[in-house]
Amino acid sequence: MSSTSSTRTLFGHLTGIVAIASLVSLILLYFWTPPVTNCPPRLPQFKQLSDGHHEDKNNSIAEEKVEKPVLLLWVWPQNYRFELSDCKSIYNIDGCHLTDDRALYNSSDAVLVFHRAISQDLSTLPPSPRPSFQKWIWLNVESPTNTQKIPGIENLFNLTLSYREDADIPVRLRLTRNKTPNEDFTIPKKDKLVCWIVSNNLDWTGVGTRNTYYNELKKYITVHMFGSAYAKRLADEDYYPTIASCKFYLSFENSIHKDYITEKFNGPLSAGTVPVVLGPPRKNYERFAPRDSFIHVDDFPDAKSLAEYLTQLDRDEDAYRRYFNWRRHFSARPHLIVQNQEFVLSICTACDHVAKHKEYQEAHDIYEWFFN
Ligand SMILES: *[C@@H]1O[C@H](CO)[C@@H](O)[C@H](O)[C@H]1NC(C)=O
Ligand SMILES: *[C@@H]1O[C@H](CO)[C@@H](O)[C@H](O)[C@H]1NC(C)=O
Ligand SMILES: CC(=O)N[C@H]1CO[C@H](CO)[C@@H](O)[C@@H]1O
Repeated sequence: MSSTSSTRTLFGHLTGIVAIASLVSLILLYFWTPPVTNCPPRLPQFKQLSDGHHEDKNNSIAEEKVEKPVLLLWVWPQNYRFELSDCKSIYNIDGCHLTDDRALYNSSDAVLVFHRAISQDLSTLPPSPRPSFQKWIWLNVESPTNTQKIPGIENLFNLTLSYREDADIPVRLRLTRNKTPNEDFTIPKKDKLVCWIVSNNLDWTGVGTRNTYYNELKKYITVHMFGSAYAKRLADEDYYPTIASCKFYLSFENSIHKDYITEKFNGPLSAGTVPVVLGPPRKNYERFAPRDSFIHVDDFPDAKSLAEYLTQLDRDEDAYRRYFNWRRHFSARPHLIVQNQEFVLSICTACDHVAKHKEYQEAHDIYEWFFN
């Protein structure tokens, strides 16, 4: 009860103060009128209320943040399907809820769109308008030489996914530095000198370079050919053992572009073979692998000198062995899935990115970026 009486006393005092204040105000008002009254005095109080209202929702907001973002795979690249849980089992990537269920479109935080599956009339794109929070990811692991320019998609995407290091989501298998020097590596048994697996030899413009070089090289050295383009298709399980059985492997890219260094390079590195590379300049390769882990065709004036060098290394065991010294300090991780491995890695890398980056983003003029 004492609180009531003290309230009453306070109320009495307040009434007095308010009465005096009103009188003073009236007197002041008599002499002065404010020019504009554009600031209703109650607004700050109202704003505070609405802040408090937000705080009421704190729990549900916190829960949403803990929930994994949904990444919708709009189409399976080249119709190649794999277990979406592979991202966790192979790459230990588990930050998003990966799905191919289009019914989840409206609640998807990001949508992966495979460039090659976009039709000329754009009818195969996800529907517009998209939810305001949703990001579209342009998935293209091909080089510009093998990328068709489809008009009208330049400014549709929020993120680019590519082999290029300056993409929003760069995709590549990388060597990992060993925590302690590794002395265990043994070079696999070799019964062939130079090998090449060519699975795709479509008459794309860029393929010319590597074929011209190969045609010259084979005049001076025997190259064992595998793959559907030349002989019969190599089974997945034979891929690494075949590469491992050769001293050198021709890591010839189908076209030459900055950063376009594919599994044709990583494959032999992880198999325990010395890659002989044809692609962007040596400096570009050295961004991704030690300089003494590979041989670049540009290191030689012509194919004949390269052939002579490889023949010489075939006879000089110590010199050949030096191409594996880097393994003390780095490990090359093999792909666990051979066919369409770049799609698995791409999709999983996108999942990892979406989980870690929530910021607003627009990708403008992707062609201006990609084709230049
Ligand atoms: C998504 O929302 C739009 C607009 O509200 C609706 O027309 C469409 O049917 C929804 N799509 C799905 C897959 O639920
Ligand atoms: C995604 O990009 C589109 C097209 O530029 C843009 O309209 C949209 O606001 C962006 N959304 C997000 C969440 O970044
Ligand atoms: C509405 C609601 O869930 N409010 C919560 C805000 O956070 C505090 C402290 O964690 C909780 O006690 C409230 O229940």
